[in-house]
Amino acid sequence: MTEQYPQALTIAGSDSDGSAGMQADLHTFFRRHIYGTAVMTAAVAGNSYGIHDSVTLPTSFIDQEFKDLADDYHVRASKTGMLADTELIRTVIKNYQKYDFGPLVVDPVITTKHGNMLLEQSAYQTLRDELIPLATVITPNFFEAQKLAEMDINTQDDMVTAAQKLKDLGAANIMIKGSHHKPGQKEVSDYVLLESGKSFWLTGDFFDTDRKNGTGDSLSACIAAELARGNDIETAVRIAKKFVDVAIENEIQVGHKFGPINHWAPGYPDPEQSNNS
Ligand code: PXL
Repeated sequence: MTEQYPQALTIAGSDSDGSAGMQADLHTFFRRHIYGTAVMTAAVAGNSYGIHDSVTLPTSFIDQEFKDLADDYHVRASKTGMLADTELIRTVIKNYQKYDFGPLVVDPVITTKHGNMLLEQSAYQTLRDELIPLATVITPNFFEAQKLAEMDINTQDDMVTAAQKLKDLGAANIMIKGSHHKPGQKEVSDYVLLESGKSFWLTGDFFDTDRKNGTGDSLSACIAAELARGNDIETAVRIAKKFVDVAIENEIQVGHKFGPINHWAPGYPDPEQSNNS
């Protein structure tokens, strides 16, 4: 039989305006030449002005989504996005442990950039104690890292300490995304702590724009795509950082307020045309 084309899985919420959530993940998989599959956990109704409603899917339906993929597809890497509540987190964990969907990138989605809650507060502990230990890579932003590490992060030293705390919770590799909110800021530095103990900073230009929806989703999806391609974690996180940087810098106009990043943005690093080598 011919070898299966590389496939990745997003376990996430649908966002009707296509800028974030599962849609941003699928744009990313496509752009990285990886076949995208999707287990939908929840759905939000929204546009570039904000989110106006949300629902969660029945756990029996989520179980069936996982089963159907496991019965037929060969998913080489997965990522999680919006998991909404404790029941859904546990449903995802149960299924992830039941089947082989490859390494898991956990994007610990708590709120949107604009403050809409995507995870019930009562579920933080389940996320921290039950999902993080399964993570091959966890990609919290500044705010999520503070919540999960239970500390304030004011300096780069604090980011290092928070990453170690997340490692102590059981995540194998950690990428904490730096804060974007300091006046006059020219650069943003993310901190990466690998399973081996190696650590490094990934610094990019701070690009002041309101077209950034889906940045975190796309970063974690790109890491999953690169893992599905067979890249190691360090290569995957370096490519993902570049991928979202160029997607932010090459703006497109979609919607009237807070728009999406540009998944078509040209430039390094373009994926191989063929994934079969
Ligand atoms: O970007 C975080 C995010 C994740 N998942 C869904 C979202 C958003 C942000 O809007 O709508 C479904």
